[in-house]
Parts: sequence; C-alpha cells; structure tokens
Amino acid sequence: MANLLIRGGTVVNADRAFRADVLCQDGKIIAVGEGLQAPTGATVVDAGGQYVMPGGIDPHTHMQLPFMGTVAVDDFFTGTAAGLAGGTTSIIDFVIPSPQQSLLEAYHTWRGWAEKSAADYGFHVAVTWWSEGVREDMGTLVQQEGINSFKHFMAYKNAIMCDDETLVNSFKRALELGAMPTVHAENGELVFLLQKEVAAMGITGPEGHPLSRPPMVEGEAANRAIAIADVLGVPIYVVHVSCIEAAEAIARARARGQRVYGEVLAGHLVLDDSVYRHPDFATAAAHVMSPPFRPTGNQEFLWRGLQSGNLQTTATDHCVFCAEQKAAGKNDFTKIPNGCGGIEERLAVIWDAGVNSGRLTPSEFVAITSANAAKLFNIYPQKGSVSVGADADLVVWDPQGSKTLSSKAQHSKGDFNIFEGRTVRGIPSHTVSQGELVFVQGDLRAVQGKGRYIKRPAFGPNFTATKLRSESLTPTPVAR
Ligand code: DUC
Ligand code: ZN
Ligand code: ZN
Repeated sequence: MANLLIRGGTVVNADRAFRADVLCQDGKIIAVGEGLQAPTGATVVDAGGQYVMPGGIDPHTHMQLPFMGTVAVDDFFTGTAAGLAGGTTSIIDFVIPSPQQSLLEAYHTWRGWAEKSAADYGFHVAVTWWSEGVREDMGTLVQQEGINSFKHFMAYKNAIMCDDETLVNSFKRALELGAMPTVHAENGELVFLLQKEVAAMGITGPEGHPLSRPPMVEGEAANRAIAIADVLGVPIYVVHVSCIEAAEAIARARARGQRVYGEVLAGHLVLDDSVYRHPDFATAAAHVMSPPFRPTGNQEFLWRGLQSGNLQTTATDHCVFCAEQKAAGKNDFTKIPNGCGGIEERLAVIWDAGVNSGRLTPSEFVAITSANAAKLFNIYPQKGSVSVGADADLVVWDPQGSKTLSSKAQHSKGDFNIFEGRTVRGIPSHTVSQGELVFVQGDLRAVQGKGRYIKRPAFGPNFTATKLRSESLTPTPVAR
C-alpha cells in the first residue's frame, strides 16, 4: 500500500493539540512529528492552516434497519459513505433480534448486511427478550465475536421493549462478561398510554409525537436503568440523552460515584420541538424520531453536559426514512417510522455550534466525536487517536471552509435533511480511512466493501464497582 503524508497541519487529539506531520503506511499511522520526509511515491496532502484529527466515530447508527413495517433507506454502503464525506470513519451499529429470535442468528444476519460497508464498523447487540439461550448467546458474542456492549430498548411496547426482568437478567450477565449495558431510556408503558390519550384528544398529526413522549418519560427510564445498574454494580451507557431530566439523572449518579455515561445526538443539540408544529405534514413527520426533539432550554443543558464531562459522546441515531415511508402515519402519528439522518453532518454541526461558539475546545471536540466513544467501547487507541500504531482513520479539518447543509447535496439516500439551510463553518477537506484518501475536497471515493468489522474486547476485571458494592452489601446474619 502506498504511503500518505499529511503535512503542515495541527494535530488535535483529545488531550492536546500540536503542530505535526502525520505519515501513514499499510493502514496505520507510522510517524507523527515535525519535518517528516515523504517516502518515494507517497501521496502528500497539504494541511497548512488545518486541523488533523482522528476520524469521527458514530457510536449509534441504524443502517438498513427493518423497523415499524419498513426498512431504513441508507444501507451499510450508502450510510457509511455519507459518514466518510462528513469525516466519520467508523460506526457502531445495532443488531436488533426480534423477540424469540436467537441473538447469534440476528448477529450473523447483520454481519452479512454490513459486508458492503465503506468504513470500519462494529455492533452493539440488543437484548429484546430473555431465555437461557439468550444468556448463552451473550457469552458467545463477547468471548468469540468481539461484542462488548448490549442494548436495551425500554420503549416500543409489544415490539422490542425490555421489561425490568429482562433488564435485570441482561445487566447481570453483561457484568459477568465484562460488557457494557446500554439503554434507550423511555418508559414504554407511559408512551403506550399517552399515545392513546393524545389520540383521544383528536390529535393525529406529528405534533402528537412529542406529547406522547414528554421528557419525564425519558427521565423515569434513565433513573430506573441507572438504579438497576447501581444495585448490580455494572456500568451503564445511556444512548441519545435528549432532555434535562435524563441528563440530570446521569449527573446525579456520577456525583455519587457511579460509572454512568451519556450520549447526545447532534440533532438534539441544535433543534427544538417546534419542528413538529410545522404546517407541512412531510416536514413535521421527517423529524419524528424517539426521543423527540425537545423544548428550548434542553439543548443548552445538553451542551453543558458535554462541557462538564457528565455526557461523553455524540452520535446521530442515523436511521433514514423517506417521505413515502413517513406517509404511513399520515392519519396516525404513532405509525410514522421513527428515525432521522445526520451521519454526514454531525461533525460540522457540532464544530460550528460547539467550537465556533466557544462552548468546546478543538480537543474537547475530538473527545466527544471520537476518542471517548473509542475508550468507552474499548477500541482506544486503535481508533480515536492520532498516534503511532493507531489506525490511519483521519479527518483533515478546514476551520475556514463553510457550506450550507441541504438534502440536495447530501450523500445519504434520504430525501430530507434535518439541518436543511444551516450554514456551518468548519468542514472536512479530506477524509482518510485505512490510510487511503476517501474524500478529497468534495470528491467522495468511498469503496463498497472496504470497511472492516472491528472486534471490541471485553472489559478487564476493574471494569465494575462490584467489589465495593458487594462489600458494602455483605449480609451479616442476625443471630436469634
Ligand atoms: N429511535 C428512532 O428514532 N429510530 C430508531 C430507533 C430509535 O430508538
Ligand atoms: Zn433509541
Ligand atoms: Zn437508535
């Protein structure tokens, strides 16, 4: 494989930023330092005036997800290609078995679908039901297949929702295996009830969606999942934290010393719930995702969470449905397929609203878009770091470049862009995946099938607070 030298930029890692050239060979970074010589035949990228950062990791995507009677339109190729165009070089997607389906069978199905991926990928596996077989499959997935995180949907009653019994059994098993439980925190029983109550009020349009999923529905589930994890002594990662109630639950638990982590979506940072009151059904429906966009005030609280370190990662929940699919809920908002895009826009939106506004330093940006996800899902520093020996997954970031985001120019197959019309300053000029240029000044060179499955090892013995917990709970029999 040819060499690639990125010359004259400022390397930004999560811990520091410094002037250095970066030399890549055979898919790895082999040197980082000033004044590096280009080997014969090397491709040289001039990064003068630009930042050289680890490629983004989106730890939450749903490519070609079969969901709510349809299938998300971005497959593993188009979705990851869109990511590369935006500087994201790895994703962690979700295997979601149907209730009663074997986890391993579902895992192999998703592995097959993902073979067309243009960027490196991994999977969280959802636990949607419980049995001895599920317990065994979790072991096989961790010990043989490189899975170290399991997802639990606390919403979507009568479909993929976990009850408390399943949460408890699965969290306990994850603890035994050194795997991270993650939750979609919404109380599915409350959503089920509120959907009927909102319909009974005569509200059938997309404006009913946020009414049926208010912030406390998320806050309750986050608190419950965190409490269960605390009793069992297992760390927990809460996906798409969208509101003050859930962010506060995480902050409180962390202040008590619990290992709780939270993820925020780019959309939840910059959009509010007014989108659901848009007079055009297609526009309002295009924003239907769960949890919904929240009233003004929540967004600033999420930024504060990222600034303080109480929330650690950013993602997109990239799960794209077109207008024709969203139209299934024309007369009933509960039938609108839930999901929005964003994998191509995430880095630019967060840079523009986060770094340009002074909320985040460039290093903090790298932490929340790449390094923290790599650390939390145990692939650091292979991913998430510009350092010798790391994978050569990089983005050369032009802080002066700007563009106006639009569905017309996006690489996703979706027909809508939730960031439509937003002008961002700070965009990728080049994306490097496995040491190869895959995006150059607007020219996308994604290759179908080039992405690799990245195994993620189980966490080590100090992963949990179990020891402390079990000591404090050591029962002392009462002599009678
Ligand atoms: N939320 C969505 O909006 N789409 C996919 C799954 C989810 O939890
Ligand atoms: Zn979710
Ligand atoms: Zn999701």
